[in-house]
Amino acid sequence: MISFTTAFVAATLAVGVLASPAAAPAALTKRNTPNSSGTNNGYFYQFWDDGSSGTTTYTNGPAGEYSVNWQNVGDFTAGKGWSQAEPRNISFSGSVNCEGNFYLAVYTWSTQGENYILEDYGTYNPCSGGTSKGSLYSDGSEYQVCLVDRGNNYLQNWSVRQNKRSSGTVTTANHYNYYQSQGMTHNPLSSAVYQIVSTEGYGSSGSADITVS
Ligand SMILES: *[C@@H]1O[C@H](CO)[C@@H](O)[C@H](O)[C@H]1NC(C)=O
Ligand SMILES: *[C@@H]1O[C@H](CO)[C@@H](O)[C@H](O)[C@H]1NC(C)=O
Ligand SMILES: CC(=O)N[C@H]1CO[C@H](CO)[C@@H](O)[C@@H]1O
Repeated sequence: MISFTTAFVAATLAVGVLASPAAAPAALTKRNTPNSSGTNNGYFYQFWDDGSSGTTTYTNGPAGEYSVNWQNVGDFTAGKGWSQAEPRNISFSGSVNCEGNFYLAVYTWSTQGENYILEDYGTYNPCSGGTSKGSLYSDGSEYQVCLVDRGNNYLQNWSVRQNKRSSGTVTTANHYNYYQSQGMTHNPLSSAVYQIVSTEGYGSSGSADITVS
């Protein structure tokens, strides 16, 4: 999820490619219970949609595969991974087809904050609305790092890959260690409720098919 300000900018930017811009979601405060989550073929999965507009269809596939199709949505996140966050090496492969605003990320969520290692994205770079924390090099690319304050003491760590991709391996420890070196330790990683390779759509339409391992 992204802040109201960034959402507004993104929605504005997306007007050119959408028949009509998606309605602004109601409350961008802390996320509540995921709409659907559990274990599927040995992986944790979660699917959450703010329900504000459009249609999102999430489908679990074999092993670590999932697919999602969305039309004129408000905001959703979906994906497979693990129910406990750890400094894993996470591989993923597949593709995202979306001309608007989307994120493909190694994503952890907790009631105290979120962490996005962004591998591919669409029309909006979330760090354009954040506090810069420099950059790091990992897994073949530079990542722009920033902290986004969503208010109510809810913070997001962001790594934004410069050389975008939809397949590869993320050495998450490189990111988590860097955040620590920058004092971005608002809440412990151990508080994260899950760690998934998430596809998120925001005010857009598209489809994705991703396999996590
Ligand atoms: C991740 O991969 C690196 C090599 O790139 C290795 O040194 C490290 O032990 C691996 N970490 C985990 C948790 O498997
Ligand atoms: C930011 O990263 C630090 C270091 O890994 C971690 O302890 C903290 O939980 C992260 N913050 C959020 C909001 O996920
Ligand atoms: C589709 C659906 O029921 N979405 C709900 C998911 O949960 C959020 C709260 O986190 C609700 O606002 C949505 O309506």
